Amino acid sequence: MALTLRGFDIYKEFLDRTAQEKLADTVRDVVRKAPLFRPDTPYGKPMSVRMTAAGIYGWYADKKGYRYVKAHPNGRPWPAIPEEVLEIWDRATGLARKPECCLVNYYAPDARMGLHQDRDEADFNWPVVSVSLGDDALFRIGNITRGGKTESIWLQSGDVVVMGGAARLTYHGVDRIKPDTSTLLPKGGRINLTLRVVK
Ligand SMILES: O=C(O)CCC(=O)C(=O)O
Ligand SMILES: [Mn+2]
Repeated sequence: MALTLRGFDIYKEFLDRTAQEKLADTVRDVVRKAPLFRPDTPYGKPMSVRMTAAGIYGWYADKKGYRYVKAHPNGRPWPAIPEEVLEIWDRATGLARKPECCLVNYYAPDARMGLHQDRDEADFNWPVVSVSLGDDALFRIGNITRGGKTESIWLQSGDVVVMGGAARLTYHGVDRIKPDTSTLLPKGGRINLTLRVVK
């Protein structure tokens, strides 16, 4: 059962430990094919998370702005979204439409992600699904417009968040991760997978 916070459906322990271990291996495989990089931002400061992607599109940021691109900065197409990741999307949304991007965010102990909307996609009727692996993260949820009160929840390894419906454009971010709270990733840190329909 999901708990709902400001319209986000939060499924605690959506993936059991075995599924998390398998998924972590799968993500390592994606990262081998498409190495993590640190995007720049239009406002001139590089992001603190490192990222890569799988799918037809990868989300990309640099001085020119935020957008989806069909190739990794190394020029190669992104690897396909692994079947096991598509199964999580199916199970969490029940939608026949498949996501076209699986963003992979890696949070080292000092990484964070400021409050933002996911709004680079063409159709906000499709939900966004986010999967947590590794160390705990303090996830903050705001409002559909910038500002106002916010609420936070700790996300743990194996948790899944569905951001959809009226909450599809709700501001959200990660204040911090808590190092050494999970034994899943040998080098620590946190992986977040964000699945989105792009076009
Ligand atoms: O790391 C998370 O839990 C959220 C990531 C996120 O919001 C994003 O990549 O757009
Ligand atoms: Mn987001």
